[in-house]
Amino acid sequence: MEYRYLNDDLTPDYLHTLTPSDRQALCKELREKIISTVSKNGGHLASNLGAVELTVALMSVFDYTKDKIVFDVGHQSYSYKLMTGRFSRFDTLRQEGGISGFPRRSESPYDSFDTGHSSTSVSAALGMARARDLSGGDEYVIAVIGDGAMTGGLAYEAINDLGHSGTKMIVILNDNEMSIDKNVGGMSKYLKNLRISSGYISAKRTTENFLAKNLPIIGKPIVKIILAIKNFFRFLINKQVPSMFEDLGLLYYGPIDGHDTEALIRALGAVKDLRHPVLLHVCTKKGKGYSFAENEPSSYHGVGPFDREVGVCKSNKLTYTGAFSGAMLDVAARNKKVVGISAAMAQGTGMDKFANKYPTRFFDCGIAEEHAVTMAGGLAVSGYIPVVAIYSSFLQRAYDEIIHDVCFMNNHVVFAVDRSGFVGNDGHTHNGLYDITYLNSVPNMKLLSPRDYTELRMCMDHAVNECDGPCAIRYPRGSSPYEERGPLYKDKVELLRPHILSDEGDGFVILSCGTIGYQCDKAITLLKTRGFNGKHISVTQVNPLPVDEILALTKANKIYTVEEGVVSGGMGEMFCNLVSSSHPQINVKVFAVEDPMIRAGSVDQQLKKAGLDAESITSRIIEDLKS
Ligand SMILES: Cc1ncc(C[n+]2csc(CCOP(=O)(O)OP(=O)(O)O)c2C)c(N)n1
Repeated sequence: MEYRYLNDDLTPDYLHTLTPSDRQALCKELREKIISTVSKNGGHLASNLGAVELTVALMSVFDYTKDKIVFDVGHQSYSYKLMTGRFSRFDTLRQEGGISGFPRRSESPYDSFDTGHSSTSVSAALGMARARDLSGGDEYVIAVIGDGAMTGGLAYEAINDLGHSGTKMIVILNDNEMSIDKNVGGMSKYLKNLRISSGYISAKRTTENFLAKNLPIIGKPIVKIILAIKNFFRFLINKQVPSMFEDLGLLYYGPIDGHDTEALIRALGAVKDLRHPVLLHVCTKKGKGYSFAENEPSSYHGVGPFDREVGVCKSNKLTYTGAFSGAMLDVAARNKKVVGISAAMAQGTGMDKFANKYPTRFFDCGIAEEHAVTMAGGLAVSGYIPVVAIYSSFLQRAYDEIIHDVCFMNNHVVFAVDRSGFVGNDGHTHNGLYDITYLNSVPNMKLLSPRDYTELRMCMDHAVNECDGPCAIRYPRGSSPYEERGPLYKDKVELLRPHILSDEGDGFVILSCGTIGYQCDKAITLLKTRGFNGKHISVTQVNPLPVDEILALTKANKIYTVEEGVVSGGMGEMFCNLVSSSHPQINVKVFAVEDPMIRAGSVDQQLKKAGLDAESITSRIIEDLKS
């Protein structure tokens, strides 16, 4: 396609002077560029397609060089990137050294805040609005948040504060009725009621006319009058109680068709100079403009490369998530006390199969990791065995709840920590590099790091049926590099012991946990060809670490620990601490992730950058042994 509007030099002045038909053509180009790039590189397709007109409207009203737009999660920011100087580099989206799939301040001066995790936008934007007020600035501050992100507690904390602050700021609620899966919870029902209330739209128009006539400067007393008028109309027409947002101190405005660019521009123009916090409710369709994505928005939320004529083909290849999904069904069939919990990621974590089979035993809390963990604590003290499946990077958010509501009480909660280690193209915000550190340091927590599907299934069985306190199982994204095999160990006691996986001699030991063991086995073979003979010992149980049993397997005084996690507080550091006083003759070198900010790329590229692929491990060991 020939792009007539999109280029790297779209200034705010240019964007402000476009005509409605120009804007329509621009939206078409944006959709085309997004579909063609994501079909080649993978990415967040459906959310971006749904936000095209909204972003064009924002760029038509605000000055992106001065005003601050904070995109919640940031997975819908592709149109914004394309209009703020990144069009010609957009083909590198999510590739090593390329354009990030999320806003990044290091990438562009026009990305106001780094995002990737949900529900942060209103807090961050309120910080910016308060800073503006303190320094006497006049820029506009806008948070764009989805109805899914609105299920996260942080968003409520921020809205509560924003309403009370009375600060001039706009929250755009991009409501497509979807999180990744169908949105859940009372807020979602509440928004639906607001949407379908056609009488309310008439009242809204009245307000729109009122605002249009009385702009640009409307102060607090006038806002009170506006609210009174709106509530009066709404009461006459609908007999509804005022909107929850208004009760919290925001001026609610909407709902507006989020694919009608001109209506959006009118609405933004009407509210932008109110000296008051405003919530603009915008309704969009996830996947808009690409029929496959419109029909199946969940499947097109985040996708790998695909053929745009055919759509995404689902792979039947087993993954760690799939192995967990099967193991969950297995433990649930044998024990009726097992319940499942997800934080808006039933499909992503493989909990969906359990949810379909045992709907009354499954709880999707929305994007609410903290609540999910504390609720698990409540279920556990009441005699149930909750399995909480959350990605490693998102579980970070529930750290206090893990400590305070689960581990201090030694509650029997099983944590299925998916996406541990490098995740690839989503980049550093989504890498699961901290889980060993944050789970190791908590009292009573048992931490398991299975290497392959068989071990993962055994770990689930152990965690549910043999533990009586908290147990976390960490496993990576994608498919196992190991072949499927039958049970390697005769019982779970054996599973939890360290194992010699490759044995080429006693010159040195590589000690690893989890899937990174695959790289270590390859390194042992490579090292042998270079004349260095050692063995590889793998541990499944990272905490408590079976140090004496590890040392009983070797006489070597040179031990290299290898893990896919940060150095500080990791397995290697823990091993070092435990052996340094009792075995001073042993020299330990820790190979872990020294730079947790390693950006997007394939997992192989990320491992290489971290020095944790087989070749890098090999050369690091040779260098050390020679020195
Ligand atoms: C703390 C956290 N938990 C989970 C996720 C995974 N996640 C990414 S986008 C998303 C759904 C967001 O829904 P919504 O805000 O409505 O945006 P939409 O994709 O529908 O446009 C989820 C659950 C995340 N990014 N952050």
